[in-house]
Amino acid sequence: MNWDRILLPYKQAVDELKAKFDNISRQFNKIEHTSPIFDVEARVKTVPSILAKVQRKRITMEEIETQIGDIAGIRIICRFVDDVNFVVALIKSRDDMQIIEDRDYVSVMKPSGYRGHHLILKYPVITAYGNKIVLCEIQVRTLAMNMWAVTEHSLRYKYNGMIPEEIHRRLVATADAAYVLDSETNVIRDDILDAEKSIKSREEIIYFITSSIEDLYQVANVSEVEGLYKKFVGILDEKDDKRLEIFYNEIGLIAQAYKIR
Ligand code: 0O2
Repeated sequence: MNWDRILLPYKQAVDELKAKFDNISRQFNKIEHTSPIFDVEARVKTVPSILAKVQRKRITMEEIETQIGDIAGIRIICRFVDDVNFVVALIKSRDDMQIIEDRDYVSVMKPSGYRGHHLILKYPVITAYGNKIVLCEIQVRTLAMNMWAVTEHSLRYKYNGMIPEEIHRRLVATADAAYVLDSETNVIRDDILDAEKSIKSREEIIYFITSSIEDLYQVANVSEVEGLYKKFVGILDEKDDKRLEIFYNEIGLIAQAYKIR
């Protein structure tokens, strides 16, 4: 079998989908200063893993395309459970991918302790060899869900699928802990995001002032700029955000006058 040729449309699908979700994340970060998408991972299932699934599902090689939904796999990691729901709704609202299966293991955890929202979709690609519609699985998880799944996956691999009882018991306990972490952080999500936005804008203000002062040294009177610099250091020492904002406006006007901003 020519696996390179078979897997080619799946590789294209994951590359395109990753680029699309990365762009969405960038756009939210640019406009909202935060994004429901924390990270995007993409992978094409390995040939041994596809063959193992063929055996497990007792399907023929001809049925691979229609019976295995996760040869192309995208994993979207979010920080909060509300973000998972937002991202799932966003995917459902798109018309460039058609959802054919919706498995919500966030609302109903799997017996293993696994949580995550899975969507199987039909995704059209135009390859060098023509048009093709491939199945693709998108897993949407929180950071906590992901950490649990990655850990459990490694242990499952280490113990060849038969995790000892004591470790299994601990894994269930960590799944419960991850659930509590997700529930608690989701409740204070807005507070966390507000705090982060103000930290970010403070950093942006400081960056603007320092780079403006640096540029002013080239065009303005040196002792005047040194005076501004001393004032800035004083404001930072006092940790007075109100004065920092006033100084930011002052520097903005000076920078405009010298046409450096
Ligand atoms: P990998 O290496 O992550 O790709 P299906 O045969 O597709 O109808 P399946 O495959 O059991 O049924 O589908 P399901 O339950 O939706 O889960 C598919 C994927 O979800 C798995 O892919 C895992 O990535 C993840 N997953 C599901 N349950 C568990 C679990 O208990 N622990 C961990 N760590 N991950 C889980 P693969 O192909 O198993 O592996």
